[in-house]
Formats: sequence, C-alpha cells, structure tokens
Amino acid sequence: MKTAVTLCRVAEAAAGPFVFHDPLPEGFAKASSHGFHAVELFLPSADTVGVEEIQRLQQQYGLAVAAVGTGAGMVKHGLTLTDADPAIRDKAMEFILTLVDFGGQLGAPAILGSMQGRSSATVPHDVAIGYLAHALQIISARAATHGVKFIYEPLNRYETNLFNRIGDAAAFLQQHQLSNVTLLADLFHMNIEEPSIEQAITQNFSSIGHIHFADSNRRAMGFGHTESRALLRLLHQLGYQGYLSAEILPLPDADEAAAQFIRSTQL
Ligand code: LER
Ligand code: MN
Repeated sequence: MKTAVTLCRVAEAAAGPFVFHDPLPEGFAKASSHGFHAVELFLPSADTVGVEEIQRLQQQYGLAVAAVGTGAGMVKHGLTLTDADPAIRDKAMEFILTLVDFGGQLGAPAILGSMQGRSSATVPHDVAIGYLAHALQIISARAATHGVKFIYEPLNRYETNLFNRIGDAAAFLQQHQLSNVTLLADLFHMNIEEPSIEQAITQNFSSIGHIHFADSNRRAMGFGHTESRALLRLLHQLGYQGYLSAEILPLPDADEAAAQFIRSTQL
C-alpha cells in the first residue's frame, strides 16, 4: 500500500495533526529515511516555495507528492468557501486555485478540508451547500486541466456542519455531477461520525481517492483503539490504489509516530 507523510510549514498549525514541521529539505530527508513513498504538503500558500525546488527534492529523495493541503487559507487568513461575504468566498476560491495549480504541476491533487467552512445563522444550510457545489465545479474543472482530481474531505461535527459522513458526501458529489472530485476518508473523523468505518468504506469505495490513516485519538495507527488490521485487509480486498497518508499527531514524537505509522501499514 502506498504511504505518505505530512510535512507542515504553517506556523499557525504547529499543534495540528502533522508529522514533520521541519524546513522542507529536512522533511523530505526524514520522509525518505522512514520509507514513505510520498509526502503530503501543508504550505502557507502556493508561492512560499517554487515548484522546481519541490521537484529537486523529489528527485533527490525519490518521493512523490501525494497531495497538497489548502487549510492555511483558513488557519492563516480566515478564508472559507461558504463565508457570508462574497469577497471572502472569492478570495477563498482564488487561494485554493493557486494551490490546485501548484499541486497540478507536481501531478498532485489539492485537498479541501477546513476551507469548506460551515453554515450559520447568516448562511443557511442549503445556501452553504450551494456555495460549496458551485466552488467545487470551478475548482475541479481547474484540477482537470492538470489531469488531476480535486479532493473533498468530510470532517467531524466539531469542524464543519456541511458533510460529516462519507456516504452523504458521495451522494452530494453524484447529485451535482462532480465527477472530477474524489473523497478523502479521514479515519479520525470517520471514527467520530460513521456507525461503521468498514461499511462506509465498502459502500462508497468508488468515491474514495485518498485516506488519512489515523487512529481513533488521531495518533499513529496502533496508538488508539481503531481496528486497523481489519481495515487494512478490507482496503487490500477492495483493491485500494490511493495513498494511506499520515495526517496524525507527532506523538510521542515525530520520528516514533512516523515509524509506528509505517509498521501499521504492513499487513
Ligand atoms: C484536514 O485534513 C483535516 O482532517 C482537518 O481536521 C484539519 O482541520
Ligand atoms: Mn484529514
């Protein structure tokens, strides 16, 4: 199974579920020394590092870029696609498009997580869902010009009230014919929201393109109480071709979390 590890360069996300927070050359070196196949980049914006610099590090360390996160738009600038203010929604879209272009040049999809925002008293639920559908049409069309998908991530109830479950998100994508959008199954969020992680994965398998392989407590698999062996066997049986990505807390420290993650992905 292909593995990826998160490299975070966003100061505001220093306490977030990311493994390595070092400058990128060190992050790539650590990812490679632990035996990962790829990195998942969480950057402050699309212009903090050149595409050529990433390509040089990829070549040096033999690593792919699995995906590019967009959450800095939210944690640094407070931008979401469902804000009541159309100027903020436009800025959010522009921020994401620049990261879609950045990732696209590396053959990597971008991820929409926290920048989806939430509905509120000023933005009723159906209006927020409409904003989300509209944004996904435009963003996924841009991703298609690079020959990559765009990744939408349902989050747990404490982070969004738009889509918390994989099945609801898959139905939404179908309803809006968002065929160039694929879903991110983050097992930490699913542990909170799904009646059964196995069933949600099995029933929506064709809609899932990326996995944040995190235990129930958001630590590396094996450090919480998720039945990871059964999940791994299920993904093998289903023929999952995407990445298992380590979007996990760096506990007890980054290297031990990375080492445990790699051990947990071996059947
Ligand atoms: C992003 O991948 C994610 O899972 C969110 O919980 C980050 O806020
Ligand atoms: Mn996630």
